[in-house]
Amino acid sequence: MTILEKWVEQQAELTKPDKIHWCDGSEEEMRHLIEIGQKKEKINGGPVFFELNHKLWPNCYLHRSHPSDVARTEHLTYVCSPEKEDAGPNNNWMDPDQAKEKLRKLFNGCMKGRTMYVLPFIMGHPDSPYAKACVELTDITYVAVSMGIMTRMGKKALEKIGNSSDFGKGLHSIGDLDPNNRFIMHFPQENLIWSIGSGYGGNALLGKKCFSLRIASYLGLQQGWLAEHMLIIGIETPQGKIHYILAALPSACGKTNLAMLKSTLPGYKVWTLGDDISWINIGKDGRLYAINPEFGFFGVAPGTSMKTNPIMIETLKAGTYYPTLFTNVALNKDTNEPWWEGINEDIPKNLIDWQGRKFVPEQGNAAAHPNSRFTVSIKQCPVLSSEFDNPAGVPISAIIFGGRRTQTVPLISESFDWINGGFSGARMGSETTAAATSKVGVLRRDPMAMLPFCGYNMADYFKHWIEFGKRINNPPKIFSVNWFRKDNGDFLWPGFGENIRVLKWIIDRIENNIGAKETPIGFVPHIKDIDTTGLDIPAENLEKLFEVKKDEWIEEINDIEKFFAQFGKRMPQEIWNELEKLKKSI
Ligand code: SAT
Ligand code: MN
Repeated sequence: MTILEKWVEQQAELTKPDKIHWCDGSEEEMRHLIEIGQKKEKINGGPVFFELNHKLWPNCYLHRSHPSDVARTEHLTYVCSPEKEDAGPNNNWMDPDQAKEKLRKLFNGCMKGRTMYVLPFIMGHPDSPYAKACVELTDITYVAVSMGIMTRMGKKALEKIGNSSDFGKGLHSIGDLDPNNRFIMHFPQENLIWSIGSGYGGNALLGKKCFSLRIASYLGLQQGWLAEHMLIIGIETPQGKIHYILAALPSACGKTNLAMLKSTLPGYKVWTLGDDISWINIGKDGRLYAINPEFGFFGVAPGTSMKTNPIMIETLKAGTYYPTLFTNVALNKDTNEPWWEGINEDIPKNLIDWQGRKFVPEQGNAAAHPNSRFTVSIKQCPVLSSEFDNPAGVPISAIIFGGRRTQTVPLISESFDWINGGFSGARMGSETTAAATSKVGVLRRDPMAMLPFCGYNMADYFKHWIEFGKRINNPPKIFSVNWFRKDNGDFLWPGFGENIRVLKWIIDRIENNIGAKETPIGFVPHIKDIDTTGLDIPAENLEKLFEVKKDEWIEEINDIEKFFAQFGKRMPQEIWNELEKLKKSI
């Protein structure tokens, strides 16, 4: 018996499933699992999957989750390192033994009458030296199918694991779906995740945020690499050169749209490699190389349309052998098509809301849940980069940090160097939107968009970032973007496909084609260097987009200082030095 088989057996002794099914990720298996979800398995009294109109939406299925189980639950998510200090103020913490004792009671017999699906998968290309093998155990087809879409699942993972103990372990059960019995526990030192009581994406698809960010960030700390909440794109210039760029943006800042941006500038084209996570290593040549460990997109449906993200709509309808899942969207009863707010202007006459009830617009609720999602294979993306399967990853020319800020932060600025760039990531903030909380427009610091996803003390993460930079030859330039600056209530920048003009400035800086204007927070563009051909933006608005206002930045610095202070003595001196420098020059 291998170490893996032994581990599976032990988990089965605890959870007591009727059956154990080892998944191979094949087409037949996906079909089979969907059929079980349609006909046998139930969630909240209904089937796990509903078939959608396959003429218009090939191989697409609808899933309705339990109404109390529609988003990640950060307050029930824990990092269980032996020392509380090592989890940091950025994580909930529980002593590992105590956490296991608590959850063992919930896991005990929780799979009675159910099937345990054993999901062996690899995060990254099987031939990549950076890839990691994992196994998740789950008791619901929705998770098994979703993981089949989101990861490279099957035999290769088992081969990679062999008889070693070097693999990520995830035990998941939907439990009784009672929020009081819901926990997502990480044991970074054991490469282990225990998740119970939720079937939702980030809580249940353990390859995603749980493994590829929280556990992987800890592995990166040990092994000298970075697991980041960043998209990866290649930008092709009219000369045919492709620059690879990473970008970290908190949710609701258009990360998925940027990952498949449709350029409005002739000759420029964006190639997609990933929309959420990247693992960054230093290659033999001393440069940074990034891989997307995932194999699919788990994106927010509302707001996705032919206008905002035509390439995603094409991706969703591409119809390969991988199924595409829609979770908690609405349903057009007449056509059996999925529907969500923002997909088009008209509300279908016979619309069923995300909970399966007749939709009554007058009641003022959304038909699709604001956090309704699609799960789709990256292989269906028509602009997938030919380098996606390159085991070595792609060489990185620039890193972008961003956020939603109605004032203070310029459309684009360039950091002075790696540490100054790390500081710009560490002080990142974004204003909340209606989709995320009840309060709109509240500024939240979210360093590198990693605050909920760093599996250890964020102060140590900043230190790791700085040390990592010292090992890179010719580190990539680091930029900050803000598409959302306003003046008198109006957005100053059109955004979406026009953001290519900002990316073009970045490339011109990388290629040393142009100069820039120095400010206390970094370099900003000379107006003449932003290509606004065909845009109708008054020159004074362009000036306003790049303004660094003293009074706004004094307030900003105070807020940053307060945020950093919570990390106490563990905060690296280099970051404090950057803050001091900024203070002086402001
Ligand atoms: O649920 S996920 O973490 O996969 C997506 C998200 O909430 O950002
Ligand atoms: Mn994300």
